[in-house]
Amino acid sequence: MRLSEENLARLKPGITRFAYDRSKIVPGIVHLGIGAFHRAHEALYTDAALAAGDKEWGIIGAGLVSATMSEALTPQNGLYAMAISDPAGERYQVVGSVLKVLSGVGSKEPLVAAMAAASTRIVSVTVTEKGYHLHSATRELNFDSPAIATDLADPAHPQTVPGLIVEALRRRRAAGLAPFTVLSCDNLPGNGEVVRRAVTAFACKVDADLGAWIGANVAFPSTMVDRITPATTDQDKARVAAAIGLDDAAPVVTEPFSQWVIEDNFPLGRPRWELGGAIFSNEIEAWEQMKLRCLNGAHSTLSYMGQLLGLETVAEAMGSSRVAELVQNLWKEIIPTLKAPSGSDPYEYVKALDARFRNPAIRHRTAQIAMDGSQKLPQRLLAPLRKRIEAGQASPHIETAVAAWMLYVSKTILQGGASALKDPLADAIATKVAEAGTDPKALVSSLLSLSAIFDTDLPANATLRSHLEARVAEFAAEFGL
Ligand code: CS2
Repeated sequence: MRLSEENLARLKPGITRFAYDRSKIVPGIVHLGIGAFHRAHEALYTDAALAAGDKEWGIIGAGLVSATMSEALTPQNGLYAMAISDPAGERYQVVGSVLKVLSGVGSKEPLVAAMAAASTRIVSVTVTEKGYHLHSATRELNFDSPAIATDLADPAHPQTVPGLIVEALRRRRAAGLAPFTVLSCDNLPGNGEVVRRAVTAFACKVDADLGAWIGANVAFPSTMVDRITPATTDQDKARVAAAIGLDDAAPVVTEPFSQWVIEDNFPLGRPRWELGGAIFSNEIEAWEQMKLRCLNGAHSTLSYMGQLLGLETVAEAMGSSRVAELVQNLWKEIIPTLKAPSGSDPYEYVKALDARFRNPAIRHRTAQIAMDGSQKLPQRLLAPLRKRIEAGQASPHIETAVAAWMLYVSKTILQGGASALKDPLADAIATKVAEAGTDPKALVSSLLSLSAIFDTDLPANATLRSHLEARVAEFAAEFGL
């Protein structure tokens, strides 16, 4: 029997569930990219606000490229179970804040209409780094992206995040409605500002007046989300169903730790997310930098090393003393590059991270994190590397991480072709790998010339180049090319 409003009474006793009448909740948020990550943070914090009486903030979620979530959650009336896992066990909670899920396949008209509706006051987004169609090195909108070009050719029928936001805002402006607030929750430094630039750049191409209106009137608060949430597996579904007594086609398995820091700039209001534990701060950049470099930088390092060493999950990779030591040393290089947010201690943060990464109940696959490296390396590893270069400091461990990525992409492509690499720049990376063949020195030179990732300063740095050549040669000898 399936989880749904009708079947709620059949939940096993003791399973926590939302504590409000969903028929009284009005949708005030449209969320783009309703995967596990969103449902492990914003939807949960919203659940707490709804329970406290903030009735006008239900969520309409949308997939952008697939029908998976709408197919899974529509028969469940948007309900899903959270499984919060640590070695001591798992606890379950049924979340009620998602009222409806729109399919990412077919016409996006229902989605644009929902975004343009008067009741919608926030459009939030979790589409991963690549979902914004940015140049990874500069983080400006990439007008060479075919999807952006298609949206610009027919802006009334958009498919991309910038295209959808601009069309919905155009309709609101035409209808005399105030603009919604755009809240990007993805792992990009200064995510609010980055998305503001991408959206206004897109809008200016559609209509200069609209671009100016967006620039002057739309709020794009920045935010930092920290919660490790792997993709859900069939085993997870079976375990959760047995525990709660109902089948859930899309449960979310996550860790106990959760942190959401938000810039408080919501001209049309917001739910009281603080009731779910969210922190409102003016130091988002510092929070984001600490999290991106320490957590995500270490994650990427663990995933490339893990892939080379045949270690399937983050916890398994941390079980290798070689990888765990590399991560410790990486943090020693990263921490001095941070301007830590007030009241936080980066040393305590990485100590906690070490334990979070070792949580065996969270099976976070290194293959999942290894995806889209071209979109992740710049802010996670290359930014602290640059900072250290500027300060005249050596960075052997960050270099090791970059070398591991180089060997990983090369091996993946040489063995399985460009399509084996899950990365929006896979074709460009494959061309570089093919040019280099199996010569480590040529590989470093060829990959460094990808300015979309490394810009022009890093390839010009002879010391960095020679260090990478040495590391890649060592890895090639150990793991083969
Ligand atoms: C991970 C993140 O997949 C990845 O690249 O590093 O999804 C990470 O788990 C989250 O940012 C944690 O908040």
